Amino acid sequence: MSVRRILTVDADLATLKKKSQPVVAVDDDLRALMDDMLETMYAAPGIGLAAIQVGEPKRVIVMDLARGEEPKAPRFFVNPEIVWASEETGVYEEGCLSVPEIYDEVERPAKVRLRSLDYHGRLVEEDAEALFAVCIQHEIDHLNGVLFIDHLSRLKRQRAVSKVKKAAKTEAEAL
Ligand code: K1U
Ligand code: ZN
Repeated sequence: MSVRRILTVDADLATLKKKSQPVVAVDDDLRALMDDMLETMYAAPGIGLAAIQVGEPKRVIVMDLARGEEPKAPRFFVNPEIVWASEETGVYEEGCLSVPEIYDEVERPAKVRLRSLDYHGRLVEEDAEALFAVCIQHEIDHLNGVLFIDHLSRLKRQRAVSKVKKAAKTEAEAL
């Protein structure tokens, strides 16, 4: 397993805007990618990660919503599909490892029903609410080339990208 570089909007916007392709087989190669993604997500740290964020345009997501001292609870979603979304919406202050240090409120359906394959390629259908619903919708957006800042006004989006670019430049100059 290895920690991979997480792509960010300052340098990798074109890749992050790509639509990811469905996975054909859940095999050992895919499980190796999922293991790397999980390690990368834990190292960041984050609570979710889409494969495109490590440069792999595949419809794969990892997630762990365990808090603090709770035992690790990794989850894997291959070819995830939202098959139902509630009319009721909720607002959550989201962040993104590809848009570091930027947080803003996004409104999304409060509950969704999700169909996906798991780590072993088994079909799973489950309901998601609260942070699980927020996170899975954020990650499925990544698979479609959509970032959480795309849900904000153009001005807020431009400011967010400028801030990330400025921070990256400052960091590079300090090296
Ligand atoms: O997709 C990503 O870049 C991961 C992102 C997931 C996410 C967070 C919040 C709302 C929706 C989706 C993150 O993990 S940002 C970091 C974060 O939320 C966090 C980091 C450490 C501890 C707790 C949370
Ligand atoms: Zn994200």
